[in-house]
Formats: sequence, structure tokens, C-alpha cells
Amino acid sequence: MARDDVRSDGPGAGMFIAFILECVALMMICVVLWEIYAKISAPAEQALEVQASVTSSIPNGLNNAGYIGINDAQATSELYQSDDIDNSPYAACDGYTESSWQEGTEGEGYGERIEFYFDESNVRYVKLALGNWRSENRYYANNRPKTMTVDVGGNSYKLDFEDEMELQYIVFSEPIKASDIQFTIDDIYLGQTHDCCISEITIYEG
Ligand SMILES: [Ca+2]
Repeated sequence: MARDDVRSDGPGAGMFIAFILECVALMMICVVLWEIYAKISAPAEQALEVQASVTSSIPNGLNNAGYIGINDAQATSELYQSDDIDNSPYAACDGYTESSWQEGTEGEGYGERIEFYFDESNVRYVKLALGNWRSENRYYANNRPKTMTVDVGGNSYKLDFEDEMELQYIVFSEPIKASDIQFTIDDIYLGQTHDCCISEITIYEG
């Protein structure tokens, strides 16, 4: 009887091992299929994201793009001067490069932010005159934004800018629906006055 029991257990144990091996093989197939699916789907998701780039050349299409009127401008700080010069955030959207927003912190201006509010628009281009453009001496005497984080329509971009008294442009690969935009100063080209300036920011629909 004992010998028969041993014989009858043999096929059962084998089937159990085969079942386990089948399960392992099935799991491995699932893992491989998931990896293939992830590889196929990832580039498609990235392609849907709107890209942002910075250029010193006038972007193609800017001439046909509509200028977005600013309803309100705010900043985390502004420099108050005794000579009555307007350094408020409005000075960065008044159409004059001679005037500029100047942050008013004790430090160099790291982390300071300027914000613009407008009727809902499809934001496509941003034209920037970074630094104090009242004169070339003032440009190099004051701090200039080197890196800024731009937040618009739920997208966030950390962008680098050249240290030049020339217009620079942000170009979005697709229009971004938004009613406000924020610029946060992450890094700075240092002058001597410890005040970081932005002369003009113009936003365009396209
Ligand atoms: Ca201005």
C-alpha cells in the first residue's frame, strides 16, 4: 500500500510544478508586454507636451501674432526710490524699455516673481527686455535675470537667458490657453546695485 501511495503522488506533484512554471511564464509575458506598451506610449505622451525655447531672433509668426493687453501686474516686491521713478511691475508692461520693474529685497533678487493677468488667450510668444535698459551703464550696474521659471496655463518651464541688452523671445511649440503668466527669478547675472530688473515683457497670442 505504501509503495502504491508513493506512485500515485508522483503525477500530482509534477502537475503542480508545471502549473507553477506556467504561472511564472505567464507573469514574465505580462511584464514583457507591459514594457513594450510603456515604450510605445511614452513618446506619444511627450509629443503632446508643449515645449518652450528661448531665442534672440524674431520668431517666425510673431509679426502675425496679436499682442495681449495686460489687465493687472503684480510682483513679490518692488524698489521704492526717493526720485519718484516707477519701479513697480507695471513698469515692465508700459511699452517703454526705459522704465523697468526692479525688485526691492535686501538681497540680489533670487526667488522674486512678477505676474501678469489678462483676458483668457492662447499664449504663443513672449518678448523680453531683461535688465535695466535706461542706459548701457545702468544695464550692467543692475542685476539681470539669468534663469527664470515661467509658469503659464499649468505648464512650468525653467529657461536660461543671455546676458545681452537685446530682445529675447520665448517661443511655445503650441499656443497655451491661459489668463495669467508668472516669471520667477532663479539665477542672476550680478551687477553692483543688488537690484534685479526687467524693462519690458510683451505677451503675444498666436
Ligand atoms: Ca518698461
